[in-house]
Amino acid sequence: NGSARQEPSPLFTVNSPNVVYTPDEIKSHYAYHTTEVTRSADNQLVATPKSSNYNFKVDRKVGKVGMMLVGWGGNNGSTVTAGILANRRGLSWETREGKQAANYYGSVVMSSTVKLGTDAKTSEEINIPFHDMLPMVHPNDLAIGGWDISSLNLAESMDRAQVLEPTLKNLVRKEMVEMKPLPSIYYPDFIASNQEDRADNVVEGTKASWAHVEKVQKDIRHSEFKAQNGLDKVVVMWTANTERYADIIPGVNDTADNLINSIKTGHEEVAPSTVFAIASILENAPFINGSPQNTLVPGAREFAEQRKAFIGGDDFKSGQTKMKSALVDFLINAGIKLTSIASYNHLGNNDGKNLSSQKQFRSKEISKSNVVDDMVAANSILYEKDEHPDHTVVIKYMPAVGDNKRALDEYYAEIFMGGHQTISLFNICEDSLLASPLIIDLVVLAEMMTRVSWKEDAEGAEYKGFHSVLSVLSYMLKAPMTPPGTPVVNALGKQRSALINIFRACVGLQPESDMTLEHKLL
Ligand code: NAI
Ligand code: DG6
Repeated sequence: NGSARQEPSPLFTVNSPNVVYTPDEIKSHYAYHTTEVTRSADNQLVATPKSSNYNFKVDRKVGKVGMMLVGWGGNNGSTVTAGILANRRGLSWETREGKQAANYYGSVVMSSTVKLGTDAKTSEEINIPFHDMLPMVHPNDLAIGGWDISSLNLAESMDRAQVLEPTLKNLVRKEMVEMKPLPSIYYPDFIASNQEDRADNVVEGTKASWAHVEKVQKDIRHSEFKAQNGLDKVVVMWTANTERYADIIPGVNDTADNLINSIKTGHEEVAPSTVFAIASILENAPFINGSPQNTLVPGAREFAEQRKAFIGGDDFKSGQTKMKSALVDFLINAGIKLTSIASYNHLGNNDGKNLSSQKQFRSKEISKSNVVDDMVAANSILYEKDEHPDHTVVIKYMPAVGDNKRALDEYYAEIFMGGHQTISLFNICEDSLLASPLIIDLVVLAEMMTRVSWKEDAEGAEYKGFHSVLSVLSYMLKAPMTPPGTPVVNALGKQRSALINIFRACVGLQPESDMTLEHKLL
């Protein structure tokens, strides 16, 4: 688990007076160009170019990183664990289609490339692995641990999940048998009652308590896991069952103080996931919510801000929604008026079983429904103020199809002169094989953000971290959390550009504009 690794030398360095490399740090001086728009007295728009200077600093020492999954024994938890072990050992296995080698397909960090620039001699694009943009932890080096309310070891969990090929499972079984989830906290009211029969690995108490927070803190800080692996830091990820929404009640979970007090007094409206978030914040371990419920209630968000800890969420954006946030961006930016989206899916894994309960489905329905709002609001030619396409989300539990989720979507749009366009999509694939690379990306990127700091270009300014709410993770999340008062961006292309261009800024490079004037002004 998590073998020692030398920090590799970078694939590229930046040749600029604004960028300084030391053995420990990369420091850059960066001019951020924006356009400020004002309205004149006669309602004319006036656009003014603005430039703000920032200094960025990246700590080059990655150190040893642990990933602790809440819901480790679930389909996602067991699949991502087996996948990392297989990659770490460079495994390949027989399938009915031939030999298959381990890979990180589906991970933006590990399997996508970004344009660095153009070749000085040939003018051709030079593309590099995303992972080489900045010094990031390699997923093969992640130590893996976590909690589950089910006591099965990870080999048994992987069998229960019915996702991976038997030939692969046999190769990782010996290691996975030794992996046992830590007991977790279980408040039956928050997940479907059909989950009760797997809850045989739980600590005492069925509502929030400070003892539960301390137990999770201890698990993160003092666990054998951390000591055995000599970890420098841990990222905690909720990939456990979807919970019901917690009611936001003034005096209970609306402020940090009220939430902490509610945990101490055992208020029934505090979810297990919120207890995990608070414990992670106290341990300064980035906490990411991969499920749709409102774990990060206003009090939890405020607590993270107070302690300058990183949080992110909500809900992995894996298949249907990822397509949606790319396709709707395309349609509306093509000037086509999308008028309705019907999203139906059925699945037969334990996630589907849990979601067959109305309150848990409602959490998922909310996170799947608000994913096109920013794209619609941006086009006042196609849509009146507050006008939205119709949007329906249906999820059905169908045990027979297991983890092989079927997602059917119909996009109905208005085109030129009252004509219509209907696009139907039928998407079938193992849900956990889509979600696992997202878990990896979220851990790698969240850890990366713990080593980036910035300061204003002013006398006496001090370096500080990014805002506690890591909206830079939006690409991987269906309902991205953003710092209070800042806009939510769902459009997939914009989310990717933001991520890449922020990382470019960290090494003093301007955003990739795709203008390629060098090929046009000849
Ligand atoms: P799963 O049901 O197979 O696994 C969830 C695990 O969480 C189970 O092993 C369960 O015993 C455990 N659990 C429940 N409450 C717990 C608690 N309080 N503490 C510790 N463990 C607890 O579900 P799966 O497929 O792994 O999905 C996990 C979550 O990720 C779900 O909320 C799902 O909606 C969400 N998600 C999954 C996506 C996918 O593509 N697979 C995409 C988007 C979100
Ligand atoms: C059925 O919708 C179950 C859900 O957990 C989804 O599989 C999951 O949220 C992924 O959704 P999407 O829309 O990103 O494919």
